[in-house]
Amino acid sequence: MIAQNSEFFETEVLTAQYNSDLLIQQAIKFKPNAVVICDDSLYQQVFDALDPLDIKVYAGENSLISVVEMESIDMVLSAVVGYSGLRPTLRAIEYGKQIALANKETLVIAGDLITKTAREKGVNIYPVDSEHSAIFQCLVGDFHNKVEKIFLTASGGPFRGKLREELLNVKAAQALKHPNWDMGAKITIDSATMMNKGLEVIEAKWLFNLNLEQIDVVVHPQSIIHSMVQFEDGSIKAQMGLPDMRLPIQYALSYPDRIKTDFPRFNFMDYPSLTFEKPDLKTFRNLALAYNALEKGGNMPCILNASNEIAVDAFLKDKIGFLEISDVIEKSMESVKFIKNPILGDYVDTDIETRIKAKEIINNG
Ligand code: MN3
Repeated sequence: MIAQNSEFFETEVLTAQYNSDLLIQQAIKFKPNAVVICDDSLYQQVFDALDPLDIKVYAGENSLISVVEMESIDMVLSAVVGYSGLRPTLRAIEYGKQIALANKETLVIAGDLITKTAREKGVNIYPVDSEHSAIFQCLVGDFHNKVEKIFLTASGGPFRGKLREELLNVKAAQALKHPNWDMGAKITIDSATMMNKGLEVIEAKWLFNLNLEQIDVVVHPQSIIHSMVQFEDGSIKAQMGLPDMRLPIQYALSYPDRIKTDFPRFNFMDYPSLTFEKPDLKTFRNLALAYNALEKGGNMPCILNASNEIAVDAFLKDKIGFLEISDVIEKSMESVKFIKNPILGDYVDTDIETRIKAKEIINNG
């Protein structure tokens, strides 16, 4: 996307977790000032490839936290997966950088701290998550009007309509097949369990300053309506189109402008019916657990997130079954110490404590 719009964007820093080949390839193309490879062991390979091009190379998670301080950066696209996104995103906000946020876990874990710091620093957080981008697009022109409620749409994932007993023996490979979106392993499993929607409910609470009662989830298997806002006069605005992550990413970077694209256009005749269902909270307990965590507040969403990361990892390694993911999260939420008004250090401790607890729960079956 940046490739097609070099007149609008200039890349200062590119980062990658392990994918050093892609990082090198993109760095050669976009000529950033610096790159960060989070996995230290890949430093030499990246350095050898990019040093002749006068591109600075840093390694390690801590470099990720310090590069966001660079003065030449206006905006940070935070797309690290999971808990690791929290500290670099918070640091970028502290340094007054505008944020395009793809890492929903950051707001799930520490939404109060992140939004409070952003307000203090005059930083805007632009959603990249497609549902939240949709809500944001619906709000443009209506920021002064009160939101009655929002509807987050959910595809329902690959197991929509299944009963609990049918999911007992599901393996990672089956859960990794998502009907509409092509995503990484963690988020694809989160979609299959509907934890992804649960995390998005919490994300929406913080992005749009809503109460729990104002956030509804609607299953919409075609993924054409990306989410909706209902105003106090009863009017509902929806944002729709073919599912394509490039659009919300671009909008977060180009807002308030829209940039012309050649992405495939939606054809109504290909979708003669758009359908809607109530989510099945009995089968997909993770969504109910996320609502519970949001209601409880404090460090509970942090516990939810950390135990989910451990449980998903264990499921991907065939150590636990699909339905047990919810058991691990529920037990973790019951046993890790609850903190009503956490500060940053409490989130860090809660994350560590929860991971240990969740692993114990898994190992003790
Ligand atoms: Mn989403």
